[in-house]
Amino acid sequence: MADEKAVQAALDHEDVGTLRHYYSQMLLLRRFEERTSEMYVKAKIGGYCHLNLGEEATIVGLMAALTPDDYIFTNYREHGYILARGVDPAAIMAELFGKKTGVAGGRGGSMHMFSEKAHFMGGYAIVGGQVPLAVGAAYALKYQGKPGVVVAQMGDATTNIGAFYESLNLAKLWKLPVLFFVVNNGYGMGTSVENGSSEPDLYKKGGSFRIHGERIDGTDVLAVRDAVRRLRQRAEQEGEPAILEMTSFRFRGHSVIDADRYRDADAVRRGREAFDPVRNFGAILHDNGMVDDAFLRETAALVDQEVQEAIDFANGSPEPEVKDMYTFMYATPVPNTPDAQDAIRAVKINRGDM
Ligand SMILES: Cc1ncc(C[n+]2csc(CCOP(=O)(O)OP(=O)(O)O)c2C)c(N)n1
Ligand SMILES: [Mg+2]
Repeated sequence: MADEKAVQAALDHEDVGTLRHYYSQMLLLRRFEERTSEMYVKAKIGGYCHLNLGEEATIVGLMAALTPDDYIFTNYREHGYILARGVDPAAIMAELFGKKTGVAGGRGGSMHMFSEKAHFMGGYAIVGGQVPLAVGAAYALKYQGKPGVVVAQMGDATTNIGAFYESLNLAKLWKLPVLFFVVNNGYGMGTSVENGSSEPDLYKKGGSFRIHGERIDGTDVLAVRDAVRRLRQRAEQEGEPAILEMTSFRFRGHSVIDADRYRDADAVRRGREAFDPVRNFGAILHDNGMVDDAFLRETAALVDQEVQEAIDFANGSPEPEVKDMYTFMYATPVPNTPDAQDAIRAVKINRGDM
């Protein structure tokens, strides 16, 4: 851990209420994901499901630096991002449960959270799919003369995808207000950064596009916030895109059903001990007299209650209706074709309606 005096000096400039807020938010993300994992095992949640455990400081630090004008595009590991952007946890849990009251009407699920109001433009399941879209949105902001920047969040392995390089090229060429926010959790599924990328210093990958890059300790919420603030301002005012590489430790397997056998169990245990952003931040605040035991206890109880209420809301919410199955689709099948009738019948049988 960092030198005590340096930490104290840095904290002296901070507002205690704000620091406590960051801690509470990080704990909310932690508990939300832990309970999400539990709900998945209970088969309340279907499909793929990826958690942000270990990435709480990266996410809360990012959101602390953004303004309401900014837009966010993420990969499929995005529950924490939409939570920290201030969207109601109950509507997020309901989306995970596939319920009508979810943020995407139960149509998106874990990988496709969305909120127009929060400028949260979605989780994307295709690795790298969100990156050119984010650059397009940044172009739209510039073209329309609107304030704000666009964040293109992605994982380490995504920086090996072709679309990433095309995006870097246009972002710099057209001087777009976009931040390439790379969460380096060490792995793309079972492939380590060293085994997957010829340049393991990911922040350097913008070099041949003349894009500035920095590596930040993604387990330090204040370091993340300050770096994003600085680079978002440059992106907005000077049209200078940047790559921010955030280092973190992936607490579990790639997804909730990945047994994580390719990592040494002892090393994982040690990593979780050393790089727990929530516990470490709580300890720093406690050691510096900014929170006491009662605060930590009460915050944990409040967060637990909020997540439980989200689960209860999701449980009690209705399923989407069969009649709305084709709403929002570009092409609506003619309901009288045998295919459409079969699809509707299959959904009804699955639900026990038939
Ligand atoms: C185009 C494409 N190729 C492969 C996959 C399968 N896939 C899903 S996640 C993933 C790994 C991505 O790792 P990273 O970018 O590091 O993000 P992380 O999951 O660590 O957040 C892969 C290969 C996919 N969804 N899309
Ligand atoms: Mg990764």
